Amino acid sequence: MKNISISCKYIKIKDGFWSSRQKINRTVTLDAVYNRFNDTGKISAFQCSWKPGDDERKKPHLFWDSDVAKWIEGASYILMHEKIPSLEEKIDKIVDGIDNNMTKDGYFNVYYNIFGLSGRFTDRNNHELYCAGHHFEAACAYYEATGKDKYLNLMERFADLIYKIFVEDKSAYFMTPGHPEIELALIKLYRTSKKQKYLDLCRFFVEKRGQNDKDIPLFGDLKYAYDEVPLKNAVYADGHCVRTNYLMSGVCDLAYETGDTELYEACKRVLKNAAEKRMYITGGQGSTYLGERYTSDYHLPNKTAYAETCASISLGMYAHRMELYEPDSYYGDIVERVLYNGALSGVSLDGDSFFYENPLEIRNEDYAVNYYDFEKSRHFIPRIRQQMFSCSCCPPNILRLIASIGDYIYSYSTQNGKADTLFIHQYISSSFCHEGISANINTKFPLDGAVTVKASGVKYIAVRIPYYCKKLISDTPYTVKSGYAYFDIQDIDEISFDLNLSARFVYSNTSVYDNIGKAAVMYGPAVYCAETADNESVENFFADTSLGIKITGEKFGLPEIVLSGLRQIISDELYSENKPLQIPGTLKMIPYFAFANRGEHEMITFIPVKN
Ligand code: FUB
Ligand code: ZN
Repeated sequence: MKNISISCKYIKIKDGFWSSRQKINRTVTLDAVYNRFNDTGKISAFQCSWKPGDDERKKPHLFWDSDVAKWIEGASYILMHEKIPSLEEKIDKIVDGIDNNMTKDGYFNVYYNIFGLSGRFTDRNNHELYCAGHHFEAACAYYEATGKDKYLNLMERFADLIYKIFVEDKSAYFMTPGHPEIELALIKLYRTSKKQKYLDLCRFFVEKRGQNDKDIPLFGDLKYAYDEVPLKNAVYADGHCVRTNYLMSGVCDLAYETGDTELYEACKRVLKNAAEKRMYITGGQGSTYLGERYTSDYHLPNKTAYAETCASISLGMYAHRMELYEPDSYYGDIVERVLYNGALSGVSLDGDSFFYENPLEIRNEDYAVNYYDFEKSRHFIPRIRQQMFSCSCCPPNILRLIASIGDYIYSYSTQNGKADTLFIHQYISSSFCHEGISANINTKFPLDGAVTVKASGVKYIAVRIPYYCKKLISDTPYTVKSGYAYFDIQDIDEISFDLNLSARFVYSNTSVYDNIGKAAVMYGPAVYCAETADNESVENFFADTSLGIKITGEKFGLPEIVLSGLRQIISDELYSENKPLQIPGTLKMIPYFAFANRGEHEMITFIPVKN
């Protein structure tokens, strides 16, 4: 049963957790990303005037278009709620740069426009279609936000050219993108412009993938770009995580638009493998920096977790599309895991600095000089968030995610052309009034599980029962289907319920070797970690699970947690036949997304337990 999504444009985030994150996003992150892009030449690059002899540090890179387009997209979601003329001016100037430099036949890419158009569409791994896709997304969002159609018109010209080159002339040196993303962007362009051609182009890229002789495997590896099998036969979450997740998001969108159940079933299988075998507890993905990729089932090392912020975000995008196709709490649970953990950890609490990689453990010894040469030390990320990276895909991605968080909350189904059931996928204090439906969610979630929903214009409200909610408590009767509690609101207009949040230990499969004999701690959707900022040491504590988990206050918008157990007296003997001395002790824990905000510290997510 397909659902209709309600765009963040119509949704007001009212108060609480996400409202304060949006405020920081708007007042700090938006400018922080722009200013650093400006300082590093990414903004002026759109005037296409860089030439040899100019500042080498500002020499345009293959996928700068995508970074800036993502920033424009994020800015546009902010503009949907607030008129900011100075922001529009910045965007309009970038769009003018595109307009002035777009070729007559409709091509634009900062790198190729500067360094030679003869090279265009000759190298599959050079990100042109990825960059185009991000421009399409940004142009749609900017048009939706402001009604200005210049950028959108330019991008339609570009999409028409891509259609001609790939579908009609077949003159490109490759058939499908090395870095997917354009697929989901074409669906957005199709929905915004209503032009069938863009849906057809998306279908072309999806259907040709893994089924043509033209695409050479990237880095000699069919898995890397997810070329191994035709997508309708896909089973495993393989290859470069971000590429695969974006691709499967586009495949799901295509299935949604065309009703292609074979493709939808493939999306289901791949997501199941990703979420049940190849995902960190934080929703992070990518077990190695080598190829930023999925590796094998249960291979989830903590210290060297790649878990790129973009990988989490793209997993959330993928799962959200699945819940629109077929509401099942399984998908919203994944979205929620990503939102409160592996994606949110990508930005500092003050909104000014970013993690590209999000490990689950940080140990000082790994940073000690002499142990690792430079190459090896690259396994270990900087211990605090950075203001910018040379590869800066993650900062604007988290900007656009937080600005568009409203997209993930609601959808509705219809019966005989009329709105029937309003779905609540995420518990975020918000309201909207659109298409004859109005709704209002009041909650302090994730701090507290009490939720009140008011709605009109529908007969039923279906609310996701998260996997950690053993019983959804409500005075109003409800029925359960696919993990959603359905409330009949034909005679009432408000429901209240409690998700019964609790702190709990979570254990890994023993094939995740790093986690043997350990447990993670979660409260609602939030994973916790322990840092030396709060604890003298995080290396010699064994939690006693029988003593439970104590909530001692509130920190970073969630409960502060203390574990009780045993602290081993640290000795300097390397080996000893003496049984270690252990005394009662405690360990303070904070939400994982807030780690590394108080300087460089050791951090652990999985805690040794004494059962
Ligand atoms: O290749 C472009 C982006 O840079 C990818 O999406 C990220 O994973 C990073 O490699
Ligand atoms: Zn990234």
